[in-house]
Amino acid sequence: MVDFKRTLITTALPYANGPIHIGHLAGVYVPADIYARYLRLKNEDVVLIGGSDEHGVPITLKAKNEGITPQDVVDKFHTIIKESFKKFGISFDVYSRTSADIHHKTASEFFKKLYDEGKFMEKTSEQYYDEENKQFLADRYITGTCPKCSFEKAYGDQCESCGTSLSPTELINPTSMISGNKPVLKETKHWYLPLDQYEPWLKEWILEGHKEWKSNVYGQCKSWIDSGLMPRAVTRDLDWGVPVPIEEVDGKVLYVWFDAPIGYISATKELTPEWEKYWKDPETRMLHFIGKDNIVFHCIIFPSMLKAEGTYILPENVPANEFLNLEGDKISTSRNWAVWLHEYLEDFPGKEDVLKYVLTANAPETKDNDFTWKDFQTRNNNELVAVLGNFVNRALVLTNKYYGGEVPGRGELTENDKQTLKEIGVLKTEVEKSLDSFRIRESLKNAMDLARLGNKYLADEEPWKVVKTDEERVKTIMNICLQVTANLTIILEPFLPFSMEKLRGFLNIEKQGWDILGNVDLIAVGHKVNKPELLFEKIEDKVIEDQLQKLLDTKKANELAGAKAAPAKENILFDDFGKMDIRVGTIWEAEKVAKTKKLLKLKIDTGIDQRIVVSGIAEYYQPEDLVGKQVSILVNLEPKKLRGIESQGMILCAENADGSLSIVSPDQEVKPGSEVR
Ligand code: B3M
Ligand code: ZN
Repeated sequence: MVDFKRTLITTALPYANGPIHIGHLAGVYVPADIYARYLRLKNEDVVLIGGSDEHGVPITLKAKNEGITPQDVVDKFHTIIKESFKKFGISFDVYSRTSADIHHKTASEFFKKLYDEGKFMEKTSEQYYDEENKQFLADRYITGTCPKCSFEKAYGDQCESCGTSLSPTELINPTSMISGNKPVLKETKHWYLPLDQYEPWLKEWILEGHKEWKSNVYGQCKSWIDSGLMPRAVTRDLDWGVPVPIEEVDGKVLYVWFDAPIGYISATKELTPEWEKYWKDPETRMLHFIGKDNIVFHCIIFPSMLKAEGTYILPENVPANEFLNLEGDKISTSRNWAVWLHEYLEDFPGKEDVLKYVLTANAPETKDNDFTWKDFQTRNNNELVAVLGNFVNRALVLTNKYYGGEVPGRGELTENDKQTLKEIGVLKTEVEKSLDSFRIRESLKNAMDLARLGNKYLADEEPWKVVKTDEERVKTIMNICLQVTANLTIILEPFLPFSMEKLRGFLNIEKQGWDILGNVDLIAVGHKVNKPELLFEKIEDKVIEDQLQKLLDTKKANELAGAKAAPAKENILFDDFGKMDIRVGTIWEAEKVAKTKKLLKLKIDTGIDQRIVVSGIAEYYQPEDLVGKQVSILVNLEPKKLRGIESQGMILCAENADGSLSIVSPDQEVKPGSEVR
């Protein structure tokens, strides 16, 4: 095991084609930030690298749709994303972007070196070409009918309806999204990284050498490697990206997943002229913080690129997280199903730490997790307010009340005193253990245990009672409470940096390093603390209801937008229509048909007679609500037996986009038997 001298932490570069949401924060940036802050507190040499991923087809498509340039798109979102990160206190040492010159140069040189050394395979293949616009079409520029499910708007790389991954030539009726024309197949040359050649090495390096990686990460790598790796194209026919640096090659760029990870290198170059020590010294420990959909790129493809280049180090660990869902549904940008960071910042000013706390406490480390507003409120009110806030507030208020804010000295210690002080050191070790193995949510729990310990100590000792009988003893109790509070400012600093800064202000102390954590004389006798304000405030039900309402509105808007009416049927003659005898009837009786979920048995006065109709509306109407209701009924429909009951006619209903049914009734009472035409 190498004794590393420094740590390079990279965080997945978000695509600059939209703002970022809680899923990004929970999966990547919060855990990376916590870990970086922890190492900095330990005085270690660490850099936290971030930046925007500004290439790729979705960005060019967005630009096209909005009639602006791709550069306009990325300029806009790079700014928004960078701002959100800053406000949430994600402590990047550098936040760069892949449209920057330094990145184009770095990525270009990287490719060129591999090219010159013959590390790529050249291959000519047939790809779709738009003759009107004279350009090859990237997979995402082609739509057509999915061969599997017949969805008509499948993309050249994937059908979003059934999830099948496709290649453009599999689409039925392919259409160019640029011109709307049918594209033609034309030969084009590309460069491939022969991943198959790296397979034996990857087996050795990951499957033998990194058994300690998280099981979700190791498992995904193993299944990729076991199913056999194939050469991967690293260039594309596109005009947005890093141009392929080969003479006489025109109109081709590096594949976005080739240039993006090199962005980590470019950003480090932007940060420091000493960038090479972070990338080329084997005593540097490189960590990639990513979401699970990026595992193959960071564990297999990028390492193979680095290996091919030959002078770079490889990642030591890739603590990838699973996904965060929102109120039970997958977070989705296109359906606007997300909590956007820039909106949260507006709705909850000053509560950045609260969101980070909740996302960490509920982090999707080992499985997908759900963010709910109710849980957000509960964790804020029951943990941050009731445990942490309450303890430090009492410690400070009582010190001010009894001693005018001056820290009293300790007398003789009881067993409980000694045990409490000793526990601080124990918790320190626990937090270290869990953080060092990237169990971040567990580490937060361990750190919060110190606040729980403080609360319990206060509840056991009850200084507000003791003060009436033994003033000396109260001094000891309050001293211990203050030492615990001061230790909290260190142990929680990586997780709640804004709040701990505030708390240090209340305590009137400077920021202290991790090493001193566990010290029971952090605050000197006679030191003067300030009057505290509230560290956290309760979140009321109304605030949560508003957020839930916002999501409900989104859901409704999506349903409306998604409801595309079916096209009209073929024309018919009036005589055809005239064959249908539709009347208004009044429901006299309604009951559920036993052992069915959907069926109701209705007795209807049709004006002609009273008859029984069985109708599939039981999921949408209660029988008792139907009695007396007027309905439209097709009375000359051939009778049919349903569940042993003869149904004489059919009730007309409108079918909603979600399949729910709504009875079609006259809008004022009419005589039963009135004809509908
Ligand atoms: N832009 C993809 C993503 O957000 C991405 C990561 C690049 S990391 C080099 O899923
Ligand atoms: Zn499909």
